[in-house]
Amino acid sequence: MSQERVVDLRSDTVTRPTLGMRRAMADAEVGDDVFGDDPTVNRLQERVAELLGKQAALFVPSGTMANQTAIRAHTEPGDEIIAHADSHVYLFEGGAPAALAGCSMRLLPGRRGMIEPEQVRDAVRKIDSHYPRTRLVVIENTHNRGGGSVWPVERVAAIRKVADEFGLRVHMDGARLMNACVASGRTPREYAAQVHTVSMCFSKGLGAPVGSAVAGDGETIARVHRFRKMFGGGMRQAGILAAAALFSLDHHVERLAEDHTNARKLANALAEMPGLVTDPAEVETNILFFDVDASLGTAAELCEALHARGVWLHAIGPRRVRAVTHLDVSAADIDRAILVFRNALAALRPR
Ligand code: TLP
Repeated sequence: MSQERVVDLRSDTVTRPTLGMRRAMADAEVGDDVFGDDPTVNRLQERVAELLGKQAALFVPSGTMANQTAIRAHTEPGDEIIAHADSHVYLFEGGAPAALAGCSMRLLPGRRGMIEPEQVRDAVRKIDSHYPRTRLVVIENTHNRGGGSVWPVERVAAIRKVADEFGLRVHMDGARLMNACVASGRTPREYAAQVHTVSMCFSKGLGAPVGSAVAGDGETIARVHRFRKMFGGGMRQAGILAAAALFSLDHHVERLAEDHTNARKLANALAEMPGLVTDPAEVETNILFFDVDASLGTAAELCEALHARGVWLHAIGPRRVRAVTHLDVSAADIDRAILVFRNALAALRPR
């Protein structure tokens, strides 16, 4: 392998379609999906509905659109949404729940992106004209800012139970649901059965270039369909993209285990490096965080030193760095990244 090869650990969104996937895209039968005429999109939607054990599923351009059309479908302006304070729908989707659904958010703390059923119960507003109407709980699985943490199915079920008591809806941001399933051994259906709607992304660990899906009951997905159009996400000959998503379901699910092994391997090596702090035991899937000791400089300075040596990562705080493994990072790439870390640290360390 060439030494020039970049090891891009910034996100699992950076994967490029494989040759096999590109061939499947080239061969895809297409039609106008806004008219419901694209056979490949229809096939994907049926496949996802079946995979998740839901009545219907809809193909959408992005994870953000999947979440936000679902949020809009479940709510009315003035409603309140309960979610973890570090949730993607709140932190990284441009304020969309406020802008597109007109909802406020009740944000809860919790370790590794997890919230407890009792916290949800305490956060539900009384029915009173002074208060917003609590309407929706959003659960993120795996939890990105929680370090790729996996929700136990039982805890999702316990949250659903509280939601049912108060007539709330539950949406799962399952951008990395397949990582959660591969790591936990639970099926996508087991998770999906606990929530009203669930999203999943094909363009993260699954390696497709574009696309996500939302699944749920027929009535809710009909609303999601309406909001997809309203938000500008109706696509025409999208079968080319759906073919990539179908290919990813056929070929790239089980292999997520390799990404998880690679993430753990990297964390084990980093934990041994003076000045870096990480707990390999907390690496459950393909995301890991580590903290950089002040003696080495800032997280951004370390990332710059690594970048110059061909290993790309994101500083997500003054001291904190995120690394994400994926389809385009091999076990050999991880070995190379570990060497590069050693070199970069040696260069940064005060003599
Ligand atoms: N996450 C991206 C960035 O936005 C942070 C990443 O690099 O991890 N839900 C979750 C849990 C996500 O992590 C993401 C993307 C999304 C939704 C949004 O997906 P896209 O980027 O397709 O809109």
